Order: sequence, then structure tokens, then C-alpha cells
Amino acid sequence: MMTTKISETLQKVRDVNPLVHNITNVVVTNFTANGLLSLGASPVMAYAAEEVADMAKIAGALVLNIGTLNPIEVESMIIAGKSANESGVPVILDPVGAGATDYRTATAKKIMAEVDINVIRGNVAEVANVAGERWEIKGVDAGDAEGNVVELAISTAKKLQTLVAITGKDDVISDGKTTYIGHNGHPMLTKVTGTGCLLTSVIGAFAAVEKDLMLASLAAVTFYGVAAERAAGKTVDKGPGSFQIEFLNQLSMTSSVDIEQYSSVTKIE
Ligand code: ATP
Ligand code: TZP
Ligand code: MG
Ligand code: MG
Repeated sequence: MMTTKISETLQKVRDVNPLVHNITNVVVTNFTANGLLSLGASPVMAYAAEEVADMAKIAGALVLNIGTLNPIEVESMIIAGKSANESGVPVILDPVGAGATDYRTATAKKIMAEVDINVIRGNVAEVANVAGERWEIKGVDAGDAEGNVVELAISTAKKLQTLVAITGKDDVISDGKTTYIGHNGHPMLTKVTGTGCLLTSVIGAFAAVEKDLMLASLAAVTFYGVAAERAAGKTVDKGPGSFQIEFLNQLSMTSSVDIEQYSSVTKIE
């Protein structure tokens, strides 16, 4: 039943072609724009304090990503976030590298204090650090520290009063009461920079067309994981470069029928 809802949500994205306003990092900008286009969404990157309020209010979703943050952009993120909040536009935060430096951790917390964030998507270390837990992080990568990811997702969602998506081998999504695990994905995703950042923007595209943010986020991670599995299957004897290109192809070619066939989701009772 959830599988059908997920495939219908993918179809909605493609029917609506939502505008997704991204304030993101310099590493992933082009990949993010191409990934959103390939999926069937309409990306825009806009950063100037003079225009972000206007752009955010006409978008279907606003994505804030602190990957290569600086004080000017952070100000723009807060202006854009407040404008999105006033217009009922969902805001998705990717706290890239939270925990790696005090500035990143403090900035993620400042954005959360000033803007009503609807979904936070990060690796386990980033989410833990935003929630005030100690969790070792290696630059922008999650690293090898271990702990209970499901418990962390639930406690963070309760504490921050927002939907939390912690990604990794499995993706855990919780609003503090209901929790789902998405099992789709492929290790090749960790060999291409920006796959986490693009996923956050893909969640934005799904949130733009589906008000139930749990469904939107679960649909996004599931679709994304299935597309990655298909891309890996088509590039088995190749490296990350070929995978990256094929993954962009599969973001466009993975259909609702593929989702019905390959999605793997568990609800935590
Ligand atoms: P990190 O920097 O730690 O890689 P990230 O922000 O890039 O974090 P990921 O957690 O890697 O984000 O998530 C990006 C995508 O990669 C998600 O779809 C996730 O399910 C997938 N993914 C990550 N690791 C694996 C893995 N070992 N096996 C399968 N899929 C994975
Ligand atoms: N450095 C700053 S942002 C960035 C790097 C390498 C990209 C991180 O992308 P992702 O999606 O978290 O792997
Ligand atoms: Mg990554
Ligand atoms: Mg990341």
C-alpha cells in the first residue's frame, strides 16, 4: 500500500514539475540542478539577499544547504526561510558537516532557531550534532562511529519538532511518533560527491507536491535508492564516473512501475 503511494507521489512530481529554490554549496550546484531536471522538477539557484524572499515565496520548496557556508549566504538563507514560512512553502535543511567545525554546528542551529524547518536531511553524524549529541564526523562524511540510528531519528524529531531523515546504508525517517526505514540504495552513491545534497533537494521536489511530509520524504529516498540500484546495475564493470552519469539518466528513467517492483520499506512498530 505504501509502495503505491510512493509511486503515485513520484508521478505527481513529474506532472507538476515543481520549482525548487536551492541555496546550496559550490561543490554540488550543477549536479543538483541536473538531478532535479532529470527527475522532472525545475531547479533554481538564487542567493542574493535582495531577491531570495521573492524567489522562495513563489517556489514549491526551499532547500537550505550549508556545505560551503559563509556569513553572507547564511543571512540569505534566513531571509529566504522566513519568506517561505510566511507563504507556506516547505523548507528542507541539509546541515552539511555539522559537528566538523563549531561554525557549521552553530549555523545549523541558528537557522533552525530562526526558520521553521519542515524536514532535516543529513548523515547520522550531522543529525546527531544538530541535535546536540556528540557523534564523530570526518569533514562532510559520516565516518565510522556506531550508535542506534533509529533512536537518534526519533529523539531528534521530538526535540527539534521536525521530520528527520537520516541517510546511510538504510534511510531512517521519523516524525517522533512514526518511523520508517527505506532500504533502497547502493554503496556507489558514497563514491560520488553531492549525492546526499541532491537527495535533500529531491526531498524538496517531493515535498512541493505532497503535504504529508513523511510520505514525501519516504517517496523521495525510495525513488532515489531504486534509481541508484538501476544505475549500478547498468555500470557494474565501470567506476564512479560512469555511475554518476547513469544515475542522472536513471533519475529520469526510473518509473512508477519500477518503484512498485523494487521499493523496499519497513515501518517500525
Ligand atoms: P556522507 O557524506 O556521509 O556520504 P551524504 O550527505 O552524502 O553523507 P548519504 O548518507 O551518503 O548522504 O546519502 C546519500 C544517498 O546514499 C542516500 O540515498 C543513501 O541511502 C545512500 N547510501 C549511503 N550509503 C549507502 C550504502 N552504504 N549503501 C547503500 N546506499 C547508501
Ligand atoms: N565539501 C563541502 S560541501 C561538499 C564537500 C565535499 C559536498 C558534500 O556532498 P554530500 O552530498 O554530503 O556528499
Ligand atoms: Mg556523500
Ligand atoms: Mg551530505
